[in-house]
Amino acid sequence: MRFRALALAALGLALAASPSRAQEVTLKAIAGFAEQTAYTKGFVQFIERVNAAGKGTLKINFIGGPKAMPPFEVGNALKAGVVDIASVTGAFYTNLMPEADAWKLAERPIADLRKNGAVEAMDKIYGQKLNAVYLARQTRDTPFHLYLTKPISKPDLTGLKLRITPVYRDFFAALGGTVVQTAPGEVYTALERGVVDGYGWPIHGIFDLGWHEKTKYRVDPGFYSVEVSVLVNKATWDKLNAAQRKILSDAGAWLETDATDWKAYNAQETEAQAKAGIQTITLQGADAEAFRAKAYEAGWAGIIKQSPEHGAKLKDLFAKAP
Ligand code: 173
Repeated sequence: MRFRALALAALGLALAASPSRAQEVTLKAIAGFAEQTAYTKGFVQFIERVNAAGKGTLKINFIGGPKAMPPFEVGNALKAGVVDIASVTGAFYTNLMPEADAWKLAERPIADLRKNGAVEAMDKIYGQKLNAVYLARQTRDTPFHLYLTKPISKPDLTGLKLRITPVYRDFFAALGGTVVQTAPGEVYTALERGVVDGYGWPIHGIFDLGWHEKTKYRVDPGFYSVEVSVLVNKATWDKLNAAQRKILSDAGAWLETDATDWKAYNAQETEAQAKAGIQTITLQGADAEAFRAKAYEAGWAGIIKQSPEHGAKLKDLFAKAP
């Protein structure tokens, strides 16, 4: 009797440890951006794809965006396994992994970063610092911009208070700006109350949270490369069987390459900004060059300072080939 109970217990353990024979696995998903943004809409489509392909074996349960969890908490939740999968940008979890902010400095397309070992190098750091696996990069061909309520005429932000995340911190500070970090959900109120004179944000998406109402100017050129990616908790990933992993990888590959036409979306949004009365301040010639050069110089200096261990190597892999 005793032996039989032990044998049954062992069988139970074996079943629990073997996902290939286990029942459907359900993963908890969270998004770092609001549900009306293109990032989270794309992520929801990714989830639908996984759920269609995973019928009976793998299911993703979407919990929500910043209303369900503050964006700067997503990294902690993913690391701890409180959530299994997340759509999020590196700037939201630099407390755990400062290197993640280096994605913004990539001057090569994601396909090249996969080929030249950059993604592999980052994935290793994800494993060590975030207990996560890097699945897919959602965004391409998208710069960040500086948006303002007061005009500037040269690359000098002295006297201006600017809403930032780690993406823009070193750059705007290097141009003399005073920086204030907020989650996206606080930008509208900060503008409305005059707490800030502007903010950093991608070329698209300012209508999603109503900021166009409070924005007078966009500064051109843009800078950097917007990164939003899908990450999976490493323990969760390790527990999945090959078929379940393939479902995630396939949907991830689709998200990375085909899900959204970012160039078309960005062109639409640029036009919509002009229609909404947002004026473009275009820095010219040497000013434009100085603006962009300062962005990359300050950005890399910041990464290398925060990660002496990996910063320089990441620069070799991410920066434009000489
Ligand atoms: O909140 C931000 O401005 C930010 O860091 C970001 C990053 C990627 C996409 C959109 C915003």
